[in-house]
Amino acid sequence: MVGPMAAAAGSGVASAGTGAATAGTGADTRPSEDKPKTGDQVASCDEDPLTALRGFAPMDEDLNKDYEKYLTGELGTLTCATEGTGKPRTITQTIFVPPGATYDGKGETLTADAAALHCDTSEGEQAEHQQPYFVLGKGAQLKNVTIAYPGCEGVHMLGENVLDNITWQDAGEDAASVRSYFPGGKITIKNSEGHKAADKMFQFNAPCDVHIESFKGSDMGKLVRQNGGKEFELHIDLNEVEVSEVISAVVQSDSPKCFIRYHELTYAFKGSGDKADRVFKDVPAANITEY
Ligand code: ADA
Ligand code: CA
Repeated sequence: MVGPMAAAAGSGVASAGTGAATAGTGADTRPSEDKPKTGDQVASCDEDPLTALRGFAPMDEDLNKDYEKYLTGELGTLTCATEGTGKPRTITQTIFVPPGATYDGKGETLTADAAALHCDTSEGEQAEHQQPYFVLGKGAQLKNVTIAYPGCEGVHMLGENVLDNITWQDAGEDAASVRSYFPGGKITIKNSEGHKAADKMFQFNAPCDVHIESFKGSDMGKLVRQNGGKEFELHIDLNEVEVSEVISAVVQSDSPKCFIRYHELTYAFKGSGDKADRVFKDVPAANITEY
């Protein structure tokens, strides 16, 4: 598995310059909401991934320590890339997408080497400290990628990220998440699908404004989980979302500051019985708006 990975990593790095250029001098035809905001840095793979990531270290002392542990203990060596190969390949390192850059997988299907990325392949795949397929720097975008089994830690999103046309065939510990020591901010997940998340599909541990649009999912504990027992502010917008075989909830939160807006949401739970109280589990009714 090392052969294809090495070749793929090489081509990714070589293309980093062109990837970064989309947001630089070349005409940027993306809709304004998808462009990095003014003032956001658009980095390239010229910068060492750890140096780039350390640029987003939190001020809070405890979070700062956890972030450093994450960078040096949990994540292994990172491959920086801004494009994929369009073909199936196995990865042996987490892919880092620099801040403000777009990684276009061109329709590729990625499979993690379970040993290399410390992925849990036992029932439910819930071990902590698995590595993600991707770490997205702040303002980075990810598109046209299928993530196969094992799902591992899916996609780690620092904040201000867009995920477009992503398929999670069999989510691992979770499909995508924002850690407590990440900056957070607006997160858009659109034109995507996710399946087989034994626990949760999307996990948010820091304040975010989450937009999930045109998403289809099946077989999951929860579509969205706000970190248990936490009270930070989280906004969730579900627009054209269809989920089936839901076990615990569509959204679950313990926060009085979790706010949900939804439009064209379709859901079906696993098993029989009235599950009406499980759609937005433990979210204050006053915080929920259909539009
Ligand atoms: C579990 C765990 C949390 C957090 C979360 C995650 O729910 O209990 O502390 O680590 O996973 O971010 O995936
Ligand atoms: Ca996780």
